[in-house]
Amino acid sequence: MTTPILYTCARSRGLRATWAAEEAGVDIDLRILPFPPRYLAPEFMALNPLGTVPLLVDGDAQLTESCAIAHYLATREGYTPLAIAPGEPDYAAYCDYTYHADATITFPQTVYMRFAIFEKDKGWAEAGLAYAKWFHKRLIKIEQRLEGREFLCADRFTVADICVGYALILAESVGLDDGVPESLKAYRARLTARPAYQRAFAREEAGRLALESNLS
Ligand SMILES: N[C@@H](CCC(=O)N[C@@H](CS)C(=O)NCC(=O)O)C(=O)O
Repeated sequence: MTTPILYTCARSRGLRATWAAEEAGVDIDLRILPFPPRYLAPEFMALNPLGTVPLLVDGDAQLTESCAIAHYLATREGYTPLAIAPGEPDYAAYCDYTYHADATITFPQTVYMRFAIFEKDKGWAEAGLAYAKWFHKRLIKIEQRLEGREFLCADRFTVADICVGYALILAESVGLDDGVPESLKAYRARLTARPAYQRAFAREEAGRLALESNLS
């Protein structure tokens, strides 16, 4: 089998993919790019015309969705306990939370980041803050799901936890933690204590620091 190449930026949504690779024990060739690559690594546009990270290239396959990449890495050589197979209990919930993570939870976070952080001087900060409120309201589904559960699905850690967990990790790093319920902060602490998460984070940071020292 080929070694998948993961193009990403440290701490971006690509962390879902780096983390899944560590949990699944899949050897990846991790290539950390400066953010945003569309301006700082324009050659990347030839590989991914969207200009977004992550991008996973595995032989002829190319994936540009972080949650799909996490699921793909967990199932590339067949189903592993990191994913939930059709026919297993909680298969439907597994699909739902894995998609929910980016489409419903990270989406308002990124609008908040754009308007209230990156482009706040353009006069749209209020719109960004409205999306922050929307993000907090949308946490209700995860909050209720985790009442009496350690993980989202099938009483075990899966890719659904990686995908949703990343949104909570992002919330802390972009100043959205005030509206995150304590139960979800405790869930996030359980996830980030995992050795595979810590290895993934450290790998990305090492790539970022190497990049910075090459640029300076
Ligand atoms: N739905 C995609 C979104 C990818 C995406 O928008 N990534 C952001 C980083 S977290 C990005 O590349 N932004 C830079 C840009 O659009 O130029 C995913 O989950 O991977």
